[in-house]
Amino acid sequence: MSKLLEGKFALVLGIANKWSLAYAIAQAFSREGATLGLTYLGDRQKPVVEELAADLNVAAILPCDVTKDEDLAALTASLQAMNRPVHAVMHSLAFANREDLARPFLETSRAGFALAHDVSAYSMVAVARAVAPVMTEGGSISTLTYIGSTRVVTNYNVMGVAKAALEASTRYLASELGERNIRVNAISAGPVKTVSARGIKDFSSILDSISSRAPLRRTTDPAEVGDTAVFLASDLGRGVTGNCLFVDAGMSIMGV
Ligand code: IMJ
Repeated sequence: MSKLLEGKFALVLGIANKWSLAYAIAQAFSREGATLGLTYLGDRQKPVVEELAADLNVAAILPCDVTKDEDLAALTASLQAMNRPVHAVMHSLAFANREDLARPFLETSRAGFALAHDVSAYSMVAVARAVAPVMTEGGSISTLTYIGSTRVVTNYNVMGVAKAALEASTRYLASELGERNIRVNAISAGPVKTVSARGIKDFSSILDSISSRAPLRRTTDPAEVGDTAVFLASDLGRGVTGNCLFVDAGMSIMGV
């Protein structure tokens, strides 16, 4: 069997540790024959990403704080210096202040709202602009979202509003980048135990209720998110852009 991403170069942003969905995606990309570029946030994360990269087909490990324009400019420069086009980009990052995911949404501060939107939504626009010049053969940019963008999920709060902005940004980017044969999509993953879920109140009971109520009677496996990311990044996804694919064991179709 030939591999789905053979000969492709894929950039993955957002690996924090081995539980990250970004890591499951990088593993799936690597399995399918892609050469990877990985980014990390801050000096503390560098050795973690380096260690995880050891088992993957990684050609470059680059620093990138998406809230810094100079980091994004340096990312473009590093990718240009590699002298090979980028075919796939996975944006798998988000952040909101912890207190904004625990207090009433009504109490969200201007600064907290801005931070969540900067890191979790605007970064998709900034990353797309940074990578587009090196996506000279066309390709695919994907992001991760969550159903809290369109439905009220307890405590998701400002992250839900930021994910709504991220999903809308995905559509606008898709409409503009389509003429360069760059597709832009989102994957809406069901809850997974990652650092992003750590400390979230009643997370275990959320997982339990999905296990009993979701059509597939189980929670989402990170590898399933990885395989959907492969589909979008591969030629199999060539007709899909501006869309949001739910990889959630079917949970989003359920009513009460
Ligand atoms: C996050 C908050 C509240 C409910 C939640 C989540 N549910 C799920 C998540 C039900 C599944 C995880 N999720 C989908 C996220 O997008 C999480 C983003 C996030 C998490 C943290 C925790 C640590 C921190 N800031 C964060 N910023 C964003 O300090």
